Order: sequence, then structure tokens, then C-alpha cells
Amino acid sequence: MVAVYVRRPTVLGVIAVLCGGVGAARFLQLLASRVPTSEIVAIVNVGDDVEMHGLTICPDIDTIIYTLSGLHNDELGWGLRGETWRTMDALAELGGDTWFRLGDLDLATHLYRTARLRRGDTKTDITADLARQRGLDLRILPVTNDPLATMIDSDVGRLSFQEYFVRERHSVAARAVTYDGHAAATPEVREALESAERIIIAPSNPILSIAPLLAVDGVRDALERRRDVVSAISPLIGGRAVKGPADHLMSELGYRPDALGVAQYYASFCSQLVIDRADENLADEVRDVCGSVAICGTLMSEPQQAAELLAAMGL
Ligand code: FO1
Repeated sequence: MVAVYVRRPTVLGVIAVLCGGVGAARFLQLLASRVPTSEIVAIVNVGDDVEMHGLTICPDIDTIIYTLSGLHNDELGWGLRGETWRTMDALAELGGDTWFRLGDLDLATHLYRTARLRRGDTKTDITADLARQRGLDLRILPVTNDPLATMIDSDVGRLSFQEYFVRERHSVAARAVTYDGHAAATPEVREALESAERIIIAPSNPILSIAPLLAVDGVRDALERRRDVVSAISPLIGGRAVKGPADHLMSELGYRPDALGVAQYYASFCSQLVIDRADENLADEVRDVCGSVAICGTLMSEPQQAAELLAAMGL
């Protein structure tokens, strides 16, 4: 549970947050309890997006919208609270594919999005409307409106992100991860990265959530130019991911699976890494690599640590 903090009286200027799914959604929720939502821009990964049963599904965007609007299904870690599964049950009876489960309520989002995409609307506009319809006023920007697909070369062949993550339960060893498509950052994303006072990389999976953003034309360049204002939160604590495969994936791909590995991965475009107190022993090396290190509790599910995290970032 995220505590509510006293909002800062002063205006900090826009904070752009590079986001994957759950970890980013929690961080945005925390940030939104501290700074006015009108000052937050979430730039969101779309490499997980998938086409199922003719519907376009954008899991990271939906996780963020559902979490910030209080509708997120905390038990599942995705989808909507109070979900039912009658459509999936009926589909299973027909012999349809149900390894990627779409809840009855969640389906409305995918039907709405897909219909509008077919009419020629962009993910940017559709996402803005979905957020508004859920009562949100912070800007949520898909990083690109072009196709972008995170692909995993694994021991069992080449897999799309959701095949790897959901169907194979990220239990197969990865040999390489690629980000397919010639995707360009939207004008809204470029503008946010140029003008933000601060750019924060959320505690998301570096390889599966942040790297697809970097693969989009215009993003890495902008971050490198603005390195001085870029900070990141390590999603690895004591060499372990809070959730998901970040730790073993980093080691399978030849990176150190710890906060120092994250620092090395981000060093060219990030000047401060926030690491957990459990990783204090790595602080000097992280500082050498990034330039600056902040140490605090980083578990956002713990109100005290959540408060420390904001303070450590000067928020
Ligand atoms: N995750 C699962 O583990 N199993 C599912 O069946 C599943 C369905 C699903 C449907 C819509 C959606 O927005 C997300 C869904 N997720 C599911 C979560 C998703 O695979 C991942 O959490 C993200 O892509 C990683 O950030």
C-alpha cells in the first residue's frame, strides 16, 4: 500500500518517467502522491504489445492506467480488480487459445482501443482518452505509434515477449533480446524528453522494459544529451528482482545481475542511480560508473521506504 505524502508546495517543473509495467506504475503512484500530476509525463514501453484474437493489447499502458485509477488487480499483478473470466471459459470450450487470458472487463479496453486503431486513431490519442475516461490527468504517452516488438531468442526458439513471459513463464533461458521495428519516438515524447526538468527511469526491467524504449529512434540520443538530469532506480535488490525475470535474464545475457550491472547498463545516459540499502557494498562502484549514487530503502510496498525513496531523489 502506498502512503499519501504532503504535496510539495513548489512547482518542480515536468518530470518525465520512463516506464515499463508494474514497478513503473507503483512508482508513478508514489510520485503522484508527492507532486502535482500535471507535472508528470509517463513515457511507456510498447514492446510488450500483442495482437490476440484480432485485438491490440498494450499491457504496460493498461497496467499504468488501471493502477493510477485504483482499478488494478493486485492479486494477479495485471488486469482489473473484480475481473471475471466467462469469455475465456467459453473460448476454451470452443478450443480457442487461452494461454493469454483476457478478462471480461479488461476486454472492453482492448475492444475500444482496437476499434479506434482501425479507424486510424493513434495509440497516443487513444491512450490519452483512456486515461481521461478513468479520471487521470497525468500524461501517459506510448513511446511510439510505430510497431515495436520485443523478441526473445531462447532455448526453445524465437519468442514474442508474451510467449516468453506468459506462455513460457519466463522459465526458458534467453540467448538474445531484440527490439524489432523501425520505431520513432512521437513528437510528444521528444518534446517531453527535451523540456523535462528531470527524467527518471522507473524501477522496471532494464532489458525487457527500458531497453525497448531506448531502441526507439530519438530516445537514447535525448537521454544522452540530457544525462545530467537523468536518474534511475535499480529494480534489483540484493541481486534479485522484486518481481519478474530481470535478475536471471541479465545474467543469461552477460550482465551482472545486480545494482552495479544496472549502473553499467544505464551509465551512458544516467548520472544518478538509486540503490537499495541491501546493496550499499556496491555504492562506490556505482558512483564510479554513473557519477552519483543514492542509497535508501527502495521497496515501494513499504510506506517508510517509499518516503525515503522520494527524499533520496530530492522529491
Ligand atoms: N500476465 C500473465 O501472467 N498471464 C496472462 O494471462 C496475462 C494476460 C494479460 C492480459 C492483458 C494485459 O494487459 C496483461 C496481461 N498479463 C498477463 C500481464 C503481462 O503479460 C505482463 O505483466 C506485462 O506485459 C509485463 O509488463
